[in-house]
Amino acid sequence: MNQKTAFITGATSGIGKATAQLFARNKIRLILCGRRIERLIRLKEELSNLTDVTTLQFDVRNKKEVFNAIESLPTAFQKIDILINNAGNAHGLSSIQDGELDDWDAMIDINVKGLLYVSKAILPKMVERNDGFIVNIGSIAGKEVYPHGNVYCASKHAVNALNKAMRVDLNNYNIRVSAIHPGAVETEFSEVRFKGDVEKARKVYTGFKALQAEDIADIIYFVISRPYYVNIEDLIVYPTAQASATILNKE
Ligand code: NDP
Ligand code: 8X3
Repeated sequence: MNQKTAFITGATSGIGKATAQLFARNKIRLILCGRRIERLIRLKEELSNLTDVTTLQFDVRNKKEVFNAIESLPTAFQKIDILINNAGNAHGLSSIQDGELDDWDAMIDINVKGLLYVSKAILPKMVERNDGFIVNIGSIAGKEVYPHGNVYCASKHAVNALNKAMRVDLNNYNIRVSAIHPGAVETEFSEVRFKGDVEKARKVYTGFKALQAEDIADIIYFVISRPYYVNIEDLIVYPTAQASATILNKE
């Protein structure tokens, strides 16, 4: 592969960070995005001896910040070959009648609208060049609905639909669009879902071997490194102990 430039949202943690690390080892140039600037700086320091790296700090919920940040990219990073739409999280785990409005706003605004804003800011140049690759990080929650998953599941079903919509609408422009839908991955995901309750989060991943962020990064790299005529629509990835959104073989 010629040296490509990848734009990774949610690069400060979990799947996004592991993807950045793997891409760097494969000499892909990196635009690392997230809100936590210290983490972006540290990751840039870690990876700069492997590849060219720049960082962008913005909140995907904020339209202006998204567009301003992307417009501010140094010339050398303006040709984005690969967009990894990864930033996202669950907020809360309650029955629909008990859910918090702020949590619902966060999930729709980050997982759906944020993904759209970033894509809208990057896509026109891909279309102009007739070239590009988008990987959307969905979830098993985008394929199934589980108890108390309600709005998170709805947001990831939207990602699933947008993944299909992008492939359909971008078909004439030689742009590949893929999604990865993981089951349980041991990251900061559950800590965010349970609002900093580390003990509750830890329990999600005990009694079985969960997927690690690096496992998803490997799959993302596999998807983007296929020959130009190969496009994987989507992949569902579970830990061996998991058989569906709700079936988990825990000790
Ligand atoms: P982490 O919590 O470890 O990482 C989430 C990332 O998203 C962080 O880098 C965070 O950066 C970024 N992010 C969150 N909110 C915003 C925001 N408003 N603006 C910009 N960036 C934001 O979780 P994962 O790595 O597990 O999650 C990555 C993706 O994978 C998500 O889309 C998640 O839904 C999906 N997923 C996760 C699974 C799991 O079990 N872990 C399973 C299936 C899918 P910062 O806080 O610095 O802004
Ligand atoms: C994260 C996996 O099962 O908690 O998307 O929804 S799950």
